[in-house]
Amino acid sequence: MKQYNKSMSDTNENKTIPTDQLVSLLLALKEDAQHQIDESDASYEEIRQLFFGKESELTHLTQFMRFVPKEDKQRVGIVLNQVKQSLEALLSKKAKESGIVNEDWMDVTAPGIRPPVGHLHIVTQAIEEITEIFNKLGFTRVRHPEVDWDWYAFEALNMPKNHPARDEWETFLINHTPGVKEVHTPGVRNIVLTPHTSNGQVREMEKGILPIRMINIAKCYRRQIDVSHTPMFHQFEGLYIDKNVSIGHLKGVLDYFAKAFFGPDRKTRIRPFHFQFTEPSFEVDISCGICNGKGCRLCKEGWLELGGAGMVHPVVLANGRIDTTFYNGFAFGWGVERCFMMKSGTQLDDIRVLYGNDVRFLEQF
Ligand code: FA5
Repeated sequence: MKQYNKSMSDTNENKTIPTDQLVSLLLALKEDAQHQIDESDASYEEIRQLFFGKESELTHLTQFMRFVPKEDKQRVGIVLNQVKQSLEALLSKKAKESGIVNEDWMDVTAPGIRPPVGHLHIVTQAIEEITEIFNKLGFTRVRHPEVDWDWYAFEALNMPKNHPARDEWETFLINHTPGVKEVHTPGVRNIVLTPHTSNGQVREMEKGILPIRMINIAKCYRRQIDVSHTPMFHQFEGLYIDKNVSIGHLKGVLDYFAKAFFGPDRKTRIRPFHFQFTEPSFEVDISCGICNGKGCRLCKEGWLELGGAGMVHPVVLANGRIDTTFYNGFAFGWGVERCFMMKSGTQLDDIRVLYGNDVRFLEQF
């Protein structure tokens, strides 16, 4: 560096410098730069100052550009640019080596990479649609626990302990922490992952606000898995408690929902059935949208079961402290996933794909 400073101060006094000398000084600067980096253990910042700082050789030499005769300006300008580029390249190499910059380059004008935009899961979309349809009928969505005392999941629903009907629910039981306050029945201390949304019935009645028009949508859990069962699924439970409620009202609500959700072409049927918590009870089926009622791998006989329904059993009303002299009602509980699968245009023949997390499938909806 010294030799340049010396020559610089000599030339500065005269305020002029022969063109060839300026060019050789610039070239010498370029030649010597790598050597300077290799020889010193200067930091990136020190090198940057050395190359481009106010007191750098390059800055001083650049000042002589204005004294270069007009006819030599272009030639010297080209050399000056080459020197600058060479120093910049050395400096960015030093930056990389020092870990200051680890990208090769960044083109700020290059188009960005759009992050993939997700959407609500199809089951969530179905839940929103179901909620909207029932809202139009005056049913309000409510929430009740998805991990609950078996009092609400079974006993309060007229399904006493050891009743064989409880086996059908294939329930996951949870050991409750000693000391947690028992509810309602002394000795009844099991906690369950709710196997159906019917646990919301008595919980809703206990609020003491009449009439009731609830739609309880929640996760349910059962020890089942095959083409039409998953261990975790969703149900929506309707409950209507008022004066003089009839099966006609129930049928009207079910038909309205079936038309709004599945479309006018799908057929529904109601079969007599048995549930401990409704009397009379029904099973509600809809014609299979995959085989159009002919029978296939999913439905077997052309119909797919959506869920149960019936008039609320007086024992359940009493457990919810409803005065049965004046009030009665109906309830129904259907599977959200099954409803989605049976929806017009959806050709799903295995319920498990809904929870397979395969984006190629999910992004189609
Ligand atoms: C019940 O769970 C009753 N609580 C329904 C009810 C409510 C009846 C109110 C009367 C009054 P069921 O076990 O049939 O009923 O289940 C209802 C629906 O949940 C089924 O028809 C099906 O659509 C869905 N479902 C049940 N188990 C599964 C499962 N493992 N995977 C996916 N969907 C299921």
